Amino acid sequence: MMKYDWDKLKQEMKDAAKELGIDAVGVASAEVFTTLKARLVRHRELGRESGFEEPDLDKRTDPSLLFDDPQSIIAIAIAYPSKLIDPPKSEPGARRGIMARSAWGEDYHKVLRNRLERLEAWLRERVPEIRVESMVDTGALSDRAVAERAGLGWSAKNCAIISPEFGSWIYLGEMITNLPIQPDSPVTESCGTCTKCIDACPTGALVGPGELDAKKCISFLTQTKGMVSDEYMRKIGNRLYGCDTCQVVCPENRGKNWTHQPELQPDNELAKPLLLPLLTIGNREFKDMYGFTSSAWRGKKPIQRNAVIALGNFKEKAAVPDLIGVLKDDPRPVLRGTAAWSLGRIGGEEAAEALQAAMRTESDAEARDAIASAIQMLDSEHEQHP
Ligand code: B12
Ligand code: SF4
Ligand code: SF4
Repeated sequence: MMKYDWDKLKQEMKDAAKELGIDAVGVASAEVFTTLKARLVRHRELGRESGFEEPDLDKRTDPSLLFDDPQSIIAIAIAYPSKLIDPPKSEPGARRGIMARSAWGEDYHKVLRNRLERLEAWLRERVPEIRVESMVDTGALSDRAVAERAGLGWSAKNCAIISPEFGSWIYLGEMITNLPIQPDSPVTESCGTCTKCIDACPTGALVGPGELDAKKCISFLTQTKGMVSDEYMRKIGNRLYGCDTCQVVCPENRGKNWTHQPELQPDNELAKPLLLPLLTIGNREFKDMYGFTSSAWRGKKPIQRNAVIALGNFKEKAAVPDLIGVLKDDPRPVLRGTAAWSLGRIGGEEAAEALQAAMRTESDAEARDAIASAIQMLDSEHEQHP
């Protein structure tokens, strides 16, 4: 493929990016990610994986195991909004939860795949012999390690790739190619002495600069399907999916809100939904409302469980009848157990009676444990002080 001027093609690709709906594009070599491999091995040994990563660490770090004779990796970034316009208020009687910004608008997997397809078509017009393997999030490669190598941003203390232009409000994707394009250089900016994200993380999940214990991360916890411990339920707050704290506090994100990608514009009622209707939402309704967003990939159960947790954290008295409904009638033990916790947190006579009654009828061991703890919580947290 020597007949091509690769430097010229690269420059033209960068010039064309905006037109293709791509906010940043860079090129990385397709060499093995040696230091990442060592890092991933250590990460696993320390038990800090989320379990959502590709398990084969060779595939994660050696592009030649994913693609025949790779010559380069083209990395892209798409910037997304970080602010809602006139968000609805969360108030007593109408409490609301919050979805992470990365789950606002249309599912980013779909949007980035669309942009990668456009870029591939653009490249194919110029280089008909092109071969590519594109991926976003669910591919084997570490999207962040590729983006860092391609010069899209630095690997920050909150783990995010921060683009000097867009901050960390970016989604990442890439394509491995057979095009021998010269790689870009990594950016020179860094976090410096700042540690705001580490200090602000509610659970101490950022165990060091750029080091996450995923099992403690609220983003991970909101995506699990089982019972969450009392300590972490309290820290989940009103988050329904994901967590943005370590990005919201980041000075590099100050004032950054990217509203130019049409598919990524948030719908306030989906981004900050009322909690009560979520408790009884049906499968079809959930799919119709959230199916096109990236929050739906684990189904409705984690989001419903988190809605129950949020009502408990708000100590929302008006939710007691509905929570009793979940405690008594929900077919899923995790939902019943979580409703028990929430009722214990809210307290009051009605909640106490319902918990006592449920204790007599509950047959699931884990849910029974949760009910027993909730009754204890009632006794210790809501003692009458004369
Ligand atoms: C598993 C996963 C998670 C897990 C674990 C996250 C984590 N930090 O490991 C959970 C569920 C917690 C999660 C949460 C989130 N995620 Co996520 N997640 C992934 C996924 C699928 C794999 C990440 C992974 O392999 N982690 C393992 C770590 C060890 O490796 P890494 O972060 O990929 O690589 C870096 C480190 O290895 C580091 N490193 C390398 N060598 C060394 C050596 C030392 C000593 C140190 C300290 C570090 C270090 O540098 C690499 C490059 O930055 C990627 C998609 C993908 N295929 O890559 C998305 C991805 C990382 N997630 C993303 C997003 C948006 C999020 C959330 C912001 C969502 C939310 N709002 O809740 C949070 C942020 C949490 C956080 N602080 O990281 C984006 C990040 C975009 C960006 N700007 O960086 C990605 C890239 C998806 C995408 N395609 O856009 N995620
Ligand atoms: S996403 Fe939330 S819990 Fe996870 S590291 Fe960031 S601040 Fe901590
Ligand atoms: S808050 Fe500070 S340390 Fe954390 S990612 Fe942002 S600049 Fe880096």
